[in-house]
Amino acid sequence: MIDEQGPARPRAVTRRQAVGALGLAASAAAAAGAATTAAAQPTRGPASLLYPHESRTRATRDLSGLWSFQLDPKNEGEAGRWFERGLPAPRKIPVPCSWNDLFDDALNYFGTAWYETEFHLDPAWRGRRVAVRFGSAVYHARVWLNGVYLGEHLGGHLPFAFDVTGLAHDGAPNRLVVAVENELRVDRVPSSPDPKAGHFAFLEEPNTAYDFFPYCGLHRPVLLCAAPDTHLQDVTVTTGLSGNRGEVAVEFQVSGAWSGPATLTLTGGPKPVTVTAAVKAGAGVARMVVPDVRAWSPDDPFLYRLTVRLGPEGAPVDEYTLKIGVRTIAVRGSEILLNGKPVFLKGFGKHEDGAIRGKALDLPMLVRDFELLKWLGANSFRTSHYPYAEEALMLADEYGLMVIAETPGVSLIFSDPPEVIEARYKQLEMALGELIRRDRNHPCVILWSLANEPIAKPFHTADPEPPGAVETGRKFFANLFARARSLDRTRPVALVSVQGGPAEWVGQGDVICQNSYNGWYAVSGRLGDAAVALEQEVTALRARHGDKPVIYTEFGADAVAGMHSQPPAMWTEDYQADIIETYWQVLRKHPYVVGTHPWAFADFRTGQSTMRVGALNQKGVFTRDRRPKLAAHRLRSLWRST
Ligand code: BDP
Repeated sequence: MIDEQGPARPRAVTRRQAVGALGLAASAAAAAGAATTAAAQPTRGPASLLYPHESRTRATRDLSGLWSFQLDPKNEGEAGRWFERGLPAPRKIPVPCSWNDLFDDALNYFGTAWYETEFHLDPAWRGRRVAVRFGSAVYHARVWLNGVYLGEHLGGHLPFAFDVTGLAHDGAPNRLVVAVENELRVDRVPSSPDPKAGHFAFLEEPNTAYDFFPYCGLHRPVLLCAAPDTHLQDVTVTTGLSGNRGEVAVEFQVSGAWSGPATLTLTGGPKPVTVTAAVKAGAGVARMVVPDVRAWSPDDPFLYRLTVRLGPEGAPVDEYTLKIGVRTIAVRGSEILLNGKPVFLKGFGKHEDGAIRGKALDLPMLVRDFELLKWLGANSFRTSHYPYAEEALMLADEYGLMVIAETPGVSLIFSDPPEVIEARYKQLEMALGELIRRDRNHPCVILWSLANEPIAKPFHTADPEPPGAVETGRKFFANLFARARSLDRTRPVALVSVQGGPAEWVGQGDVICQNSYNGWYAVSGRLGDAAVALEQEVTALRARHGDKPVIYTEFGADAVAGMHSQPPAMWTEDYQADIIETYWQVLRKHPYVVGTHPWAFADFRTGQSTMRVGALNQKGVFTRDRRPKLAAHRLRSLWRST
């Protein structure tokens, strides 16, 4: 089992591991019992996971569009060599998109589906290193190019890439085939109940232990990326402030153990800042000082452009530019300090969710959501309950929204069998590493959330928790916290608990994040009693966790848009607005509460059950198509007046 000293202990990530998904993903696949492929071992190496911004030396081509698609309910595709011969009876599917809401026969299909497309290489890319990069495939992806197996990736929401240099034909069509499988399994994160084992099920159809609909498919763009043979593989930026001076430290890695000169430039401020660094055996470090810095904050989300150039200006070996914000984040006593000043988080837990496209990237909706957050006077959100698209983080940097970035660690139940917990741990540790590596350069990310609502035993049973369940969870999270802190020393880490959660788990966090449903799942329908219960709860949190800051990461009530009553009754807009205001009034009296995030920003698709009207969670303060409910107006007046 998980042993703090044993083999599952967090390992230091080596540089090689830090830049490639393939080796890590393959071992996670084995750990979580993914179907191993008959197509033998992966033939291609992993490619850099740096977001492929274009530059003088780099180009990107988006393969989004209509692909061929076929469900494979009998798992015939691999034996039938569909990756080589093509799909026998395809229909068209847009990429990116979830498959579930497009085709009636695919709504509740959670097996393997095949995707296929063709592309030509740009002749201008001759001699360059070419990679194919997937933003997210839910859940287990296996990839072939021209019939050759490239490798696999386990876990949705995070990017993976394969180097296809030399394998992609120049001057002839290339066939890219992906098999995506999304079995709802107990040993994955998020986990689904095993019906045979009588596990807790939250929703009936489909059978999941969480309420968001388990949409599947290629959810984010698939990109072809061209870079020079010698190229930057990874860049890590950390920033500091000292008076009105900014400090920017940059660590970077270059392929092929390259050595030579690098130049780093920071532009956007009144004067560019330039430093040089000597790269030795593929590793470089630089420090930059920014006089009269404009620190990043929600009030002034100022971004600089950092360019790392290898080789001379006139003939760069490679050049990469990313936007960065100079800011600090820290926890001191009961406060969260951004740039040394206390912040109070106003915002929401959200979902990536929309009609028809499901969980696929939707840029118009993303922009609209951030506009609505600003309209409300919000300054933050949580990427509940999985990593969101990279574009969401880039946009949050621009809008000045502070982000609690969450792993897919949902529905972790510690009364489950040890081998199941072990498999989930491995998958979660992998996802955490990939998440931190992907998002650590974003100023908007101020807190890592390791999990949402882990529990020692299922909610529905009155039985006591099995002996050892809390201790197993304690070790599980001790390892995960250590892992997060070793990968990022600059940000606080927390886990999100439900109605208190075992103190041994939650207390390991730098911040106490609490989900709480007084007035809805507890003391249902009794607003006055809910306020009393909340007051007791928040006071008890203080007693239990000393002076750590507390964020209320979820509270609220379902409201069917258009339903009203006086006195306010459950399911009406009036009741929802009153519950949210009650939480606000009670929590604001406690200075150690440094944030309130009502659940949720917008209604979202769930499975079907007696708990969810119209297969929607209607705790949104906006409807699924972003019409404000009464609670949105109430929050706007509360938030804009503080
Ligand atoms: C919380 C979960 C969230 C659910 C919410 C609810 O964290 O994912 O959607 O309950 O039931 O416990 O509305």
